[in-house]
Amino acid sequence: MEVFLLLLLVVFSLSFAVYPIQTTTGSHADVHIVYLGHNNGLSPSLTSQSHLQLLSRVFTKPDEAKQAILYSYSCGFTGFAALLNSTQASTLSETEGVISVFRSRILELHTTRSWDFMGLNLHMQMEQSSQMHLKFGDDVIVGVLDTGVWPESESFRDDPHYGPIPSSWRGTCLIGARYYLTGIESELGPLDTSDGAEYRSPRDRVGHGTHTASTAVGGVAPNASYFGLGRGAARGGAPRARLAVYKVCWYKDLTGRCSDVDILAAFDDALCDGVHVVSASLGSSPPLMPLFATSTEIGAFHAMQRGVVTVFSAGNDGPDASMVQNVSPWGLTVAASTIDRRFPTVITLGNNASIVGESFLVRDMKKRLVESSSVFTDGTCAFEQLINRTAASGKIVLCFATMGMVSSEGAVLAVYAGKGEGVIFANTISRKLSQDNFWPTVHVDLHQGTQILYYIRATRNATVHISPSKTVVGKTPAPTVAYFSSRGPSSITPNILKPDVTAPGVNILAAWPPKSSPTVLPLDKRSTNWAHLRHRRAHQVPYMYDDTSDVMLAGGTLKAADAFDVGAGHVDPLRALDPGLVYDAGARDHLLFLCSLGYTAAQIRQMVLPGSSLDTSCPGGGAPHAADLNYTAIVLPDLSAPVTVKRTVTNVGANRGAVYRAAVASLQGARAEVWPPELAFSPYHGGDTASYYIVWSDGFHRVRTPLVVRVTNLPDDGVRAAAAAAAATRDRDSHGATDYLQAAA
Ligand SMILES: *[C@@H]1O[C@H](CO)[C@@H](O)[C@H](O)[C@H]1NC(C)=O
Ligand SMILES: *[C@@H]1O[C@H](CO)[C@@H](O)[C@H](O)[C@H]1NC(C)=O
Ligand SMILES: *[C@@H]1O[C@H](CO)[C@@H](O)[C@H](O)[C@H]1NC(C)=O
Ligand SMILES: *[C@@H]1O[C@H](CO)[C@@H](O)[C@H](O)[C@H]1NC(C)=O
Ligand SMILES: *[C@@H]1O[C@H](CO)[C@@H](O)[C@H](O)[C@H]1NC(C)=O
Ligand SMILES: CC(=O)N[C@H]1CO[C@H](CO)[C@@H](O)[C@@H]1O
Repeated sequence: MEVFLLLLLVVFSLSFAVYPIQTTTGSHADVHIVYLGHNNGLSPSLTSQSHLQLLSRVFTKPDEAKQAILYSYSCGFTGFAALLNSTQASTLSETEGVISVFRSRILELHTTRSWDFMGLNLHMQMEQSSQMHLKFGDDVIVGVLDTGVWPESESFRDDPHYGPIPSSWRGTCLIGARYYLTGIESELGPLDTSDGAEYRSPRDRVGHGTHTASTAVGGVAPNASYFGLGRGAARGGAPRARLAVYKVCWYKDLTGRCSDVDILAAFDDALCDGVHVVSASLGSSPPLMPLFATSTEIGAFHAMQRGVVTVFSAGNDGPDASMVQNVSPWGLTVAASTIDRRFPTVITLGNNASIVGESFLVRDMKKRLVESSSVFTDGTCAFEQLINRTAASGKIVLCFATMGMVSSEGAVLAVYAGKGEGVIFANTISRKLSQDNFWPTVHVDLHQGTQILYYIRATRNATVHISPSKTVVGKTPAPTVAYFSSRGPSSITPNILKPDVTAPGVNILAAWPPKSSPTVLPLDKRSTNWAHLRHRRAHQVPYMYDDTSDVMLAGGTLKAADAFDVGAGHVDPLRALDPGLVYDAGARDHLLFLCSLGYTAAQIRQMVLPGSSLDTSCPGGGAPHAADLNYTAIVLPDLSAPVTVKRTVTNVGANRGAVYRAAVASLQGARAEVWPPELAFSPYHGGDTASYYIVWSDGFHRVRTPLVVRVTNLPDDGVRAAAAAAAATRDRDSHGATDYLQAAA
């Protein structure tokens, strides 16, 4: 019993888990990454030798250097991971040719109908595929950096209609699968592999990797359901894309944790294996480290140079501002939205009043109902407040998130520990989320919860009858941004709008390892081949671009979403096939951005592909402004005088002679003008790139560019933010932008 209780306490602290950045002190050796830039064309073995030579300079004996080195990154880029003390780290960082030396950190994992919801209807897709050149991703290799995969899942069955393995593939096998644990074991000690607690292989223990991989590229699995709920065909967005699995996150302390050095090793391999898309749903909460002191950003930077897209999740730290993670301009950061599928669950009180909550309940329950204060001292549904170990025996307990600020996970475990039968969990309507809590839990809003509370107080012997949940599709306003989705602006690169776009991230039905319970809690004895992932969601969308026509709601606030909630808007994979205009940015554009961050030409030269004819110089007379990167959004975080921001658009539409007109929504407290107001593309112009000032375009396609301005010279002394979003979409019926404005304080 004591062991069990300890375990519960660990779980409680998890809901607030933050992994602090440890600072290096004294003689103790910590895991560091020494980043050296682009691989200069040497063979991997020669590169590794050069790493050892460099490392030997800070050790007295060569053998010590050999022992200290953990990884030699030699393929996608160059650098190494090693155990270093603080003097060694600072000596190396001053050595010529070293771009950055940083302490490795432990990152957190960001934990079926969604593709149809986004317009990628399976049948429609089949019909239109030839005409739209959709090949379901047949020639695309998606590299997923996550917790591994459960390869026997129905989503990963071999499809006899697959073409041959893409010739660009240079990895081990398809499904390619590799695993990396040197870093995590060096930092957190040996993994527990007893009794299937973890597998020292690419096999997935946590479930997250299987879920994200099948969400992206899983084949069609008919009749999938989560204990009978949400029944339908489960499939990925690009069901024929190839999957390459890089297991970097491991089951540790009841969650998935990943080390910087392992992540960088996976990027190194993935780039050499020839993946086309990298998906990584992991990160670390602010404070964010510099871009070149972060494994994910270094990896994504080298991926960008090879034309490989890296798709990150924005994080789960919403809805407060500036908590977004993975903020470099060369990665695509995706916010999480809800979809139009709900699981209504009818609660009938003893007085016959009924209330519709949400749950994943598969059986009928009739029990006594009590309020939290009869089970917990002061009514806080937390383990420490339990009156005694049987206080909830045989009862369903009504808990309020607002009493003691508890999470539903915490409340469920506390009621479970008090021998209860289930929980009705009331939270503010914006934060209410139907999420699977291994124990019967019905989620209601504060209004409903209060009604239930009044019933309990007015009755001597309150009872409740909870009916099994139903699956309802298409009846709810969606998408809305999930309240937990991390919001912008970026805390280190404020001119780069993050998140970039939004995609479904709540209650997605996808494959699950049958050996792991859907909550991964040791108490949860259920087994399933399919699961709805809750908070820690990931997004990998091989075909995607931005689109939105309707105002989205910002979860957690009940306000219309602004650009810091959703970026350019909700993805529309079909429309992305014909965007009309694009903001193109090549390696040179990103190098100029690096100049603006203060990197020297010598450092930049070292970071780019050797032998490329790329101009690596920083322009004399002051670095370009970070706002001038040809990014799809414009953010001016401290506007105090008129500025001109330049963008270059490229016409990629079928009509080479298209004419686009600009429309810009006026900003509150600021004025914006677009020049020229009209762009005419000429087929005789030799190339179809036109370089002008800021352009919003309109016509057959609607190209929407978020514009966010923060004005800093207003008399009210505080900083008032005015945000406007104009639109990157195409909309055949619309003449003129239907853009909205929002002032956010
Ligand atoms: C770090 O290690 C080196 C080589 O072993 C040693 O010379 C140095 O004194 C150590 N520094 C600290 C702060 O312990
Ligand atoms: C789907 O699976 C359920 C059992 O999970 C079964 O009862 C049902 O007949 C199946 N439906 C189809 C169409 O195969
Ligand atoms: C609730 O409804 C049931 C059947 O519909 C009825 O038998 C019962 O008396 C009702 N109870 C109350 C408190 O109205
Ligand atoms: C535990 O608490 C419940 C609820 O307050 C009470 O009914 C029960 O008698 C208590 N049991 C013990 C052993 O104190
Ligand atoms: C209260 O309700 C429970 C369950 O419906 C029942 O077993 C019990 O006898 C009731 N107690 C009183 C005092 O009415
Ligand atoms: C690839 C591309 O079109 N890059 C352009 C981005 O925009 C800048 C101006 O802001 C141009 O100089 C680049 O050529």
